[in-house]
Amino acid sequence: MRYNASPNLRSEIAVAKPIYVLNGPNLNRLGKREPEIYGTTTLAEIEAACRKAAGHWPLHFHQSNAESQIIDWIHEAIDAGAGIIINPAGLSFTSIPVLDALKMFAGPIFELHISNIHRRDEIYHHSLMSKVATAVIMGLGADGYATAVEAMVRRLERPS
Ligand code: DHK
Repeated sequence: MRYNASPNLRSEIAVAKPIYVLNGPNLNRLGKREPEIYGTTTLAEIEAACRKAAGHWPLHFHQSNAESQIIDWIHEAIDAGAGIIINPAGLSFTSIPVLDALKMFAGPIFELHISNIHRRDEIYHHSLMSKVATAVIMGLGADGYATAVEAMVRRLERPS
C-alpha cells in the first residue's frame, strides 16, 4: 500500500522529522546469511521496501556491525527523529548501552526481528529492548519491515 498524502498533509510531511530504521550486526549479510532462518531478501531490498512503504514520509535507513554506531544513530534520532524502528539483532540480548540510548528517545520505538525469537534457541528468548519498545514485530520475515514502517506512519499521523 503506497501512502498518498493530501496536499496540506504533504506540506506537513515535507518538514516532518524522519523515521529511523536501524539495523544491527550481521544484517548486512542478509540474503546469504542462514537463509533457512532469515530468508533470501537482501538488506538493500528491505531498504527499498521501507522507502516504498514510507511514501512521502522522510526515512533514514542504516546498518552497522558496531554497537557505538547504532548508539550514535539513536542519539541523532533523539534530536531529529519522529520514530525509531530497530532490529538490534544480537545486541538485543546483550546491549545495555543500546537500551540506555533508546530510553532517552521520546517518540514511538518499534523493535523488529525477522525471525520469531521465541521459536529460537534459549539465548534469543529475552530481548533487553522490549521493555522500552512501544511495539515488537517478529516472525514476519523481511516483510516485517514494510509492515513496521506503515504502522509507524499511521501512528505518527494519528493526531495525539
Ligand atoms: C537477528 C539476529 O541477528 C539475531 O541475533 C536475532 C534477529 C534475531 C532477527 O530475527 O532479525 O536473534
